[in-house]
Amino acid sequence: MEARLTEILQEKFQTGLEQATNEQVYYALLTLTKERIKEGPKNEGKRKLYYISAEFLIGKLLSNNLINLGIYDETAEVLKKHGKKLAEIEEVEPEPSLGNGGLGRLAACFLDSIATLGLPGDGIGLNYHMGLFKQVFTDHKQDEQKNPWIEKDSWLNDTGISFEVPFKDFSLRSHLYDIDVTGYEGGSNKLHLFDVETVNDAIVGNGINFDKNDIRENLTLFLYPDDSDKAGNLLRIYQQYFMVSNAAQYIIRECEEKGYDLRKLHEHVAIQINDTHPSMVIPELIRLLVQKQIDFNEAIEIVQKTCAYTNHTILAEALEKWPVDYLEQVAPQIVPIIRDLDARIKGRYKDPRVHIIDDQNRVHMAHMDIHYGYSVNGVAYLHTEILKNEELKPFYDIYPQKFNNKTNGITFRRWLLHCNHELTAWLDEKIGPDYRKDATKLEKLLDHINDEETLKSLLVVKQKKKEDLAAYLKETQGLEINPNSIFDIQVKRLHEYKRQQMNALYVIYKYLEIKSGKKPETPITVIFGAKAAPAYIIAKDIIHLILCLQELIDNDPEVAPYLKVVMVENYNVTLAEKLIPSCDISEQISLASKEASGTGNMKFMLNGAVTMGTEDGANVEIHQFVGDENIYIFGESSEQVIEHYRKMDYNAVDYYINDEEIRRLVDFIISPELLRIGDKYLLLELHAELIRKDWFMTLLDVKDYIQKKEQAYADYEDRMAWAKKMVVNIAKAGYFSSDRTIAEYNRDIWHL
Ligand code: CR1
Repeated sequence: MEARLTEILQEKFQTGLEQATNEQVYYALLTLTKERIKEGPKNEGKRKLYYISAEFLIGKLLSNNLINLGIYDETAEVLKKHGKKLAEIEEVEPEPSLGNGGLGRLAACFLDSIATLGLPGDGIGLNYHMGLFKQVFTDHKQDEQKNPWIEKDSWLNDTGISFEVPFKDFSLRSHLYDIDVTGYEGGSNKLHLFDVETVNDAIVGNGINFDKNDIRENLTLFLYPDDSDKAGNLLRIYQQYFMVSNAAQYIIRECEEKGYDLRKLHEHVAIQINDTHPSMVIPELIRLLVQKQIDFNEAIEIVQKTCAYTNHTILAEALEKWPVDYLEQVAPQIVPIIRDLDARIKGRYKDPRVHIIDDQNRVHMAHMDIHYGYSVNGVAYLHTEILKNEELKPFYDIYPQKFNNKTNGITFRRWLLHCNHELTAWLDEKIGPDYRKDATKLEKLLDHINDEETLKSLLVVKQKKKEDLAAYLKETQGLEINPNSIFDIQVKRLHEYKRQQMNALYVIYKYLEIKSGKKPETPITVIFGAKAAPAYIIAKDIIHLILCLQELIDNDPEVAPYLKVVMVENYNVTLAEKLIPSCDISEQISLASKEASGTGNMKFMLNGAVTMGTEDGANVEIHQFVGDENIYIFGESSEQVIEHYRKMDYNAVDYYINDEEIRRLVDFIISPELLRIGDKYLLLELHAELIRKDWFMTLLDVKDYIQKKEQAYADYEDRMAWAKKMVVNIAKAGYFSSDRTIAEYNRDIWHL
């Protein structure tokens, strides 16, 4: 590779490896990697998967592609020989922000595993020019700014492929860009990102504001444009229809090129509908098949045998319901099809809960997916049980055979091999490299659990990663953290159900304890990272509280040596890759029943963190694997929580009034100390919300939580005992490889 790299540098920049800048080396490596992928094998087969998703949170690609192509070490070596550092060159690459959180990152892990297992399967989505948004903190508040990531030279390949997408008042020509997806020592697939040529980056003004009405100019600017008004809702529908119409046209085109009979589409194609955003692919595909002279009833049957749906949440806000007249305004051609699909259901079932169009004329996208797809899956054991027995029970009663569980997973290439070289080397030494291809082999570590040297060297690895993080945060964000403190980390989207506010109440508790003279043995660093949806007021108030606490503690010499709170700015995949390897305690504290799975929990476990968590999502399975000794479980169970919702008997205010300790913590939010730093209105608003509403029952679990954290911090002091917990967590993480998840999808749903 050295010869070719030198050649590219000459051609592109008329320079040699020694003299080249990091930027030049990056672009040369980009070219080289793309060439290698192009020459390499492609995954093929009789049936191909199309994974349609509004989000693909792929992260930076250079290192991962080098690892998957098997040339990472060689590259690092060559660069080193010439005085360059691969780690520094990685920094040049911009991170595309084509996703929001777990759902988008899962899609990216899946693409990696699909390619690795040699399965033919492509992703299909949109090429948002500005991504979600870039988070900036000003005055202890979140500000949103555009996050452009597309450069002249990038991973995007212009395919020249284009389709006409018909809307009510006009039509738009799409433009397809592809990103190659490499498998680990395997063939490659593609991520197809559709775009519009007329999109105009210049219409984005202050922050993330732009004219929502000019669809030709704004369609692919942002992921999740603000939908708090009608224009915003319509824009989302435009995006969704544009995505699925392109997808459907692309799929048909590929089948025709291969000479397949469209009447047998399902024998050649599986479509996975990732959450409800791509649901309109069902009527769109029916429409296009009918255009190809296939009978309407037959078209429905074909589509039904082709499409499968994954549900990622039981929160109502994410189960989309679009008003029929909005759909009429955007894509009237699919409305009669949806009406027909609904009429068939209404003819068969009286129960209005399973109808597609409700009595307020709204289309329940998930209902369409369930009736007109062949598989419905949840993303962790508990989540799927809740779908079957609660959320989607009326559907489960009709179609028990369609429901199945696929517990989420993560790609170990990114979340171990790439992000934690030290731990990877340690594992290679302890158990040999088999686990790289078969993650369950990590269990071999358990043979060494009583070996003192093993435990000590694992602690050394952890310490190194803590120092790395400290240096990185200092350099990139000017934050100073103590690498000899306990790293207690909660990074994920900001949402009340994930209960960052409960963690903040713990910080208040600890602050007051230290003030009263009770100092922790080892200093504690509580790290947060989270973006709040721009229109989610309470979520932004929680960020405000955390940033105010950060400042308060930083400036209090009595407390600062023992406790530190930091909220990292613009949490993204790149930061996750630095944070996760350094973590001691992984915060997975959602209200039981609300977190469908979580995937951060798996990444932390794999990197030797111990989980502090509720019995929710995949925590339930993590708990089963590691056993009571190696996880800190607290809080009410999902059954109890569901019962509270049913009886409507949870009143936060009772906890506040009756429990002096809770009142003391909650009232600190509006203490003179914090009001001096923060915005009085926002702090009062959050305080009132916690007492009057608290939809996600913070006060229900907060005391149990505090007790469990105290226990964990105390246990941390016995370093050898703690290292054993780390070993068990790493050893038992194998199940959570997305290779396992994808093998199950293929076995039960896709049959590729
Ligand atoms: C869930 O909240 C899950 C991911 C991936 C999220 C999280 O628990 O791990 O999906 N759902 O399955 C989501 O983002 C919009 O819904």
